[in-house]
Amino acid sequence: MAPHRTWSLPLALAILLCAQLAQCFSIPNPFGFSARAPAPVLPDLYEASVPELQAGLDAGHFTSVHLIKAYFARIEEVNIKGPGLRAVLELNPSALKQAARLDIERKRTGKRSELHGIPVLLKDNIATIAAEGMNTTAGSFALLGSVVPEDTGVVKRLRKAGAIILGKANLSEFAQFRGNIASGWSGRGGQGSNAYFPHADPCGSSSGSGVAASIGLAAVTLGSETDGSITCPSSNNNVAGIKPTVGLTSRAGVVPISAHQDTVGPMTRSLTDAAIVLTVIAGKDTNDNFTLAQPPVVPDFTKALNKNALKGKRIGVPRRVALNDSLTGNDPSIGVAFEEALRTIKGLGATVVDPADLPSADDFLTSSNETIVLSVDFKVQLNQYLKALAENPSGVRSLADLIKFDDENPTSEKPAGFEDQSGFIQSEATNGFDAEYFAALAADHDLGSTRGIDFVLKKFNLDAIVLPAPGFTTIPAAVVGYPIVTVPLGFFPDNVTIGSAGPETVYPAPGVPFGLSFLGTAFSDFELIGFGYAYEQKTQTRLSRKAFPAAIPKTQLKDVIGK
Ligand SMILES: *[C@@H]1O[C@H](CO)[C@@H](O)[C@H](O)[C@H]1NC(C)=O
Ligand SMILES: *[C@@H]1O[C@H](CO)[C@@H](O)[C@H](O)[C@H]1NC(C)=O
Ligand SMILES: *[C@@H]1O[C@H](CO)[C@@H](O)[C@H](O)[C@H]1NC(C)=O
Ligand SMILES: *[C@@H]1O[C@H](CO)[C@@H](O)[C@H](O)[C@H]1NC(C)=O
Ligand SMILES: *[C@@H]1O[C@H](CO)[C@@H](O)[C@H](O)[C@H]1NC(C)=O
Ligand SMILES: CC(=O)N[C@H]1CO[C@H](CO)[C@@H](O)[C@@H]1O
Repeated sequence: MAPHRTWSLPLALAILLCAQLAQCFSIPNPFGFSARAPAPVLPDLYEASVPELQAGLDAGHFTSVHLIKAYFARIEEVNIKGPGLRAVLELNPSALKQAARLDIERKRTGKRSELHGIPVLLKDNIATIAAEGMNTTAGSFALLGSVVPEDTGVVKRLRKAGAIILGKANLSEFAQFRGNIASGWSGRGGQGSNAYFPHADPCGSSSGSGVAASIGLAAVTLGSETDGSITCPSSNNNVAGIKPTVGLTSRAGVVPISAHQDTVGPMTRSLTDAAIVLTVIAGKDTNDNFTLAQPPVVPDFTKALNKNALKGKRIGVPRRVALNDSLTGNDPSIGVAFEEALRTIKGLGATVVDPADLPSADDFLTSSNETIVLSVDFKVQLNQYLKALAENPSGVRSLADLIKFDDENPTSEKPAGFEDQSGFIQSEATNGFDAEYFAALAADHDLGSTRGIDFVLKKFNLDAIVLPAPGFTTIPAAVVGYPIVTVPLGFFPDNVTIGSAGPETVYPAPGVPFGLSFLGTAFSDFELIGFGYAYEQKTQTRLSRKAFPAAIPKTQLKDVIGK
């Protein structure tokens, strides 16, 4: 027996050691004792995607109630306190109750959609019913306490899909149409700022949506664009933004600028999340007749998420004007990153047609056609919006009242450095749909389409055009309501000369992000999402630089679970 003993003693020792160290076998816990399930890995809310959140909710690792609590706490950490980013105006006092109901529903009958129980932050020009407890003000005290007739079209879709409205985001007041005021400022919210450099310009007008998405103050956010208001804050805040074709998403109930140019779209940390949101909010709405012109079937935009989407495609580069630094004012570092992006796009199998200039490019420098159209539309549509309110405690019922309100409330609406309302005044002076208006509308079609985007797509047989987001990028698409998909491109270098962007904000500044924009014709949103996704997945630029430490909220799901 001796041989057995000498053989089995080391084995017994080995088994004992292995059991203690749990390292000798690839299967964990081979002897079946201390069978505690490993703690689930909870997603980091700085970056958590909608699919990751859904997986955790489905697995029961956390609930939507936990998500609301965590996002509320994250907002509390950085919004007014700490770096004072001023990204969020209001929290939804009904959110926890709604989350609890949606958690029960998930258990009983499963999820309604990929947005079931997902907290969504809305730009404060996207109206929600007052009974829920939130205001819709476009950032202005003139609309505080106002009661809207109903939810906006996109909010109806979000609620039906089971999403939870987390709160309202700060914005450039009245979506930047009030006048020459620094981006990201509103009377109610004050000056919002960027999470990548203290007091840097968040851009606007969907400033708070961009900032909140960039550091995980909400799962996803919505913004709106008339000319640049999703694209620019997506660019400055290192997020993916989709400016949908005008008429793909309903504007019914949104505090308006212009039916010809306004559009509502997602601003999120990835194009995957943006595609999920767009699939839910897109579609016809009888309260917005522009949506009736969209193709009959709303695509599932997540089907566009193909890493090979650029393969065999032709992408044009409209250099003239759009890439002239002395005209755009862009720092040369943007151009350097853009040239690298073109090499990446080629590497992904696309043919880059360069240059592919818009014949109308130079005309945009002098054209005031867009201003004419917007000024007329704003007065007509804002007056309709204000008249349709069930209540407005300020008594403001017209654009003329609004101008007067601002003049009479300078402490809240015209503090030093933020006095201007020349956009309002210019709009008030217009006389409805006159000959000049229709001529400007026709000229916009000529500039943006006939001698613009459609011209160049056809001439060079292109699938899309590509530009850095900062510059004149958004204007040709704005005046004809065409889509833009923007993804992270790069960050200003640490030695960039810091410039001024307003009384309280700087731009450019070290580490402030900038984006890459894909543009196309009407309802090419699906294709543009594919191109943006292929580039985003190849480059993974977003996480190559993070927000400055004080702007990164510390609260995570583990801090709210069981509390
Ligand atoms: C909405 O505004 C009213 C003032 O009119 C205020 O009492 C209320 O707290 C606001 N709602 C939220 C959620 O902040
Ligand atoms: C929407 O309706 C308005 C009037 O109600 C009309 O002037 C406009 O042409 C319509 N637009 C579309 C795209 O159908
Ligand atoms: C940029 O535009 C300016 C002003 O029109 C012009 O003088 C200059 O030649 C342009 N630069 C390039 C590189 O096209
Ligand atoms: C409108 O654009 C056209 C070019 O399409 C231009 O000739 C005209 O001067 C512009 N009008 C105004 C008022 O800027
Ligand atoms: C910043 O550094 C780069 C690379 O060292 C250099 O090319 C550039 O000129 C510098 N810019 C400024 C504004 O100093
Ligand atoms: C949610 C939140 O922090 N809202 C704040 C936004 O800014 C205004 C003005 O400072 C505050 O009154 C709100 O409490």
